[in-house]
Amino acid sequence: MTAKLALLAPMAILLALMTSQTAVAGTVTIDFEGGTSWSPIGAYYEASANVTFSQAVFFDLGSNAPGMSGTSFILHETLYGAPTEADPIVGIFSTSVSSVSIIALDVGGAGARMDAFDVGGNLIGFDEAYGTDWGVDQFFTVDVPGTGIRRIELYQPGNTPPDDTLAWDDLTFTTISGNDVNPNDPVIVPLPSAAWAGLGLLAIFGAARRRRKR
Ligand SMILES: [Ca+2]
Ligand SMILES: [Ca+2]
Repeated sequence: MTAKLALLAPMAILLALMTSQTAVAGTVTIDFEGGTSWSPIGAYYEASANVTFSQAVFFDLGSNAPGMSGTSFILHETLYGAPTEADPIVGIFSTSVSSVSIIALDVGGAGARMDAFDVGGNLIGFDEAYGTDWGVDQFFTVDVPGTGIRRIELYQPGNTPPDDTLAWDDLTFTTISGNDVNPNDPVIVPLPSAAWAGLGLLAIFGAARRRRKR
């Protein structure tokens, strides 16, 4: 391969990467690891995943339990394991997403529910699951497959504290740009693919620089 062709190939990859960042939807999963127990999540994931939370705190169990990733999950800031429909854990996306799911842990007879709303506050869909008794080791994925989701609310529909409480882990959603309600919304670049693209670009520039020095 000539020196010119060797440079052209990385340029083509570079262009493909830049195009893919704006054209391709991406799936993001937040595992809630690495936060400090009882500290509010708030804007912790705003820059990386364009989602902010209210009434949610991190909790590090110190070990893994059935259904969860790692050792940490989230709880309601004041109602802990028993958020209500009137006072739920809230997640707000700064641009529309689709196919939102989260794993509900330790779900007993009081259940777990996620409501999903559009930018106008209209209910797009909901999902709920029920275990038995106190729900020890019982976990479920609640999932709303719709598009145009801007807010989710998480709560225990048959609220029965202190007998049955639950926790939440691994929020997953798909970022979209083509069908957003507000055309001025920023385009989301999901963190994993952005990080990967960044590494790819560094490698390409490094290779190009090495070739030029020869
Ligand atoms: Ca986790
Ligand atoms: Ca429970």
